[in-house]
Amino acid sequence: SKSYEYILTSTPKPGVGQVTLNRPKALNALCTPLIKELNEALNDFNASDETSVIILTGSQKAFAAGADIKEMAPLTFSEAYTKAFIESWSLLTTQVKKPIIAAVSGHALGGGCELAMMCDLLYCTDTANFGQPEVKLGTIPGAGGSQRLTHAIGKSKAMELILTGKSFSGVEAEKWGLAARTFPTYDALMEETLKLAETIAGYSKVAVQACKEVVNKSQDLGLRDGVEFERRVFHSLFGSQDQKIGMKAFAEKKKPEWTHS
Ligand code: CO8
Repeated sequence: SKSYEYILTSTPKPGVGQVTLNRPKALNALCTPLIKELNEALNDFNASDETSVIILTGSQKAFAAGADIKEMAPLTFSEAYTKAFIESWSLLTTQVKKPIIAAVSGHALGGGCELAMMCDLLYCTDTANFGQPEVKLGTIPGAGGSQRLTHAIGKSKAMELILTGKSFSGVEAEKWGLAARTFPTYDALMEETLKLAETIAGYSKVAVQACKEVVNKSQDLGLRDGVEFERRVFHSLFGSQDQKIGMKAFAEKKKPEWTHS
């Protein structure tokens, strides 16, 4: 695989691509070149026929401690506005069609928390340290935090966290529904994340991509439109080979051999 300065890429199991944020001296602070590399790696995994699902992780100590405060400090309004600062971060949510699992250990603050929330699902350690501390820096979440956190845990809790900048733990993230699961150790987190990814990689890529698409639509559409959208996609999957293969295998009590078409 390519060599990057701020990230590592790997294929820990067949069908599973992994991006590991790797800027340990700055606790994986998300400087612009890091985001550029992340986007490139995600684009490559998204385009690869070998990849079904992507894991995004950091180190035991830090998923990411936020946008790079030292880089942002001198920015002016007109620079941020005309260069569309932070906009490139959204590639992850707009262009990557394969599921991205965030495996969060240690700090996930500010832009780090927002990056984790952009992923399709989140696993973490009990002691993971989430938060939107931007108010302490005289600013606000700028990469979707005010929207995604509120969708995930409700207005009152999100408001409290964003107005105080207070951190919350992995245990709380799981209790409030932001994280799907939490684990007592870093090793358990990484092991279970990989198992989850392997399970997903064992299914039809067509069905997996459609599952991601319909669930994410629920965040943008009202219930009625969302259910209609789902039904359209459901109908369209009768045009796939894998739907025939999956249902035939069930009836014959066999393991389906997916064609991913
Ligand atoms: N940016 C730049 N450098 C950072 C960042 C960061 N976000 N976080 C940590 N670092 C650096 C430190 O400066 C330090 O560098 P050095 O060794 O050169 O002094 C190194 O990483 C290690 O950090 P600490 O010594 O502070 O480590 P501790 O273990 O003592 O503390 C903390 C860890 C609690 C995570 C602490 O580093 C911290 O509070 N970091 C900042 C957290 C934060 O406020 N994050 C939010 C940033 S704002 C943001 O993300 C906006 C999001 C969207 C952008 C929208 C803009 C329009």
